[in-house]
Amino acid sequence: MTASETASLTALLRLGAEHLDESDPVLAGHLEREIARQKRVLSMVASSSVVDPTVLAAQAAPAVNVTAEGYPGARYHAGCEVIDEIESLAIERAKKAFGAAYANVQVHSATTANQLVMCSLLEPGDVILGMDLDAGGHLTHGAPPTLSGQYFEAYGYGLDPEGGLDYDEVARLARTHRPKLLICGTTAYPRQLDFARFRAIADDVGAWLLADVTHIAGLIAAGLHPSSIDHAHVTTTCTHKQLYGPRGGLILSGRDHGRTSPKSGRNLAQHLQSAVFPFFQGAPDLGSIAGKAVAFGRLETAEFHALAERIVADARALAEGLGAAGWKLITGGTDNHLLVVEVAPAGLTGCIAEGALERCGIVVNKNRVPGDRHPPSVASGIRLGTNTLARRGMGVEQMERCVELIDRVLRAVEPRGLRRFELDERLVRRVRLEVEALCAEFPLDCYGVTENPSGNGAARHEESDSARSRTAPRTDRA
Ligand code: DSN
Repeated sequence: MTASETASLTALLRLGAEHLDESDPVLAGHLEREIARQKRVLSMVASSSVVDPTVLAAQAAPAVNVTAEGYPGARYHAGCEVIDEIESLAIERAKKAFGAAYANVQVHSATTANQLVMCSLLEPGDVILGMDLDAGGHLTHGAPPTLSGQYFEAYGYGLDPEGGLDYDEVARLARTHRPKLLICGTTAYPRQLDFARFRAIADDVGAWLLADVTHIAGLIAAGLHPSSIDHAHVTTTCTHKQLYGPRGGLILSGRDHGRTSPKSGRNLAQHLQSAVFPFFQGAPDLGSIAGKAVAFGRLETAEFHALAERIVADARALAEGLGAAGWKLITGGTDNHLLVVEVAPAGLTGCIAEGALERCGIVVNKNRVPGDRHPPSVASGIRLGTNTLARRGMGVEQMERCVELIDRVLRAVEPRGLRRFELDERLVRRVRLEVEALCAEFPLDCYGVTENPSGNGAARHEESDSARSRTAPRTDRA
């Protein structure tokens, strides 16, 4: 490759950014303001993440110009020899990072992945069993307004009185309703999942087991949460939350990938391949696949492992701090990256807590809690996560500051109904200043790539990162 060829991606991206400024200043202005907003707020939405500039660059590369229906080596269009290598690289990296035997990197999102798994393994009207939305499940696991709830006969399992996953209820419901598909996967559940136990329940009733590990995929890749790969028949995840990749999906399978269906004579991997293309999707988004390749390549690095450890340590510190400050946590704490705080005992709704915190630069989301009497738009709790704070390099010490800030805002807010509130403007200004100071101390300079006002931020970030990884509390999970 010549020097001018290697420089062409950099030149194109620079040209694009500069010309966007000139040719569409309105949109460019919005995009700049969004970057500025992200830099100055504490993003604690549990599904939030930070995509670093190398993933952004790969995603924006002209690979996106290629139409490439089909799979590497078997396309419906010419001109795919380089594209085939990019997609194969992403597939191999995904398989290696997760210890999987099969990977599909074309799927556009985890929602699409879940839908196509259902449509490829089930008939309309078949029974599915997933976690209730209120208990911390996901819309695509059988919620009434979704395809999963309308095309299939969906039943939901919930939590025990302490807020833990009620495996006995899962087994009982499975025996009663005989699902064709059992789904384990969560969006607001702060404890580990027992995939082996789910598989035993699925086997007992002859069901497929789908693990949607979207929220915990990074912890699984880092070995900080047990893996679903060889327990579930199929594992799905998005690639933008804890894998820090582009918005997109990933389908994986382990020991069951070659299991043949007597009805079709085709194996599970073959079913999944044709479910992605041509059944559900057309041509893949090659820019996204290139971005996924970058993100998957990082998953086995010591840097990613240290980040995953920091995510868990930060969440635990946040939970302990908020608990000590008198806030009720669903399940009493956390094993992963998120926690759910019940705010109703303080006379608040989730909607008010979310609004008050956002006014002060702390971004969370309202979340229903078990037995919630409010609709999702009001809710009685909030969900907090540490993916983004850990990625900024914040550790346990900074979580103590976050606890203090959150507690101060939630103690001061005065509800006026279910959604409206009043908050002292002087307090808002003081907290915002403290939030901005914390954000400035831990900028969004992922992997030391972006600028730092002091000019030496990259070196400082890398140095403090490795120092933190030496001192970060280790979890005892493998
Ligand atoms: N599932 C939603 C969440 O957890 O926030 C969005 O991906």
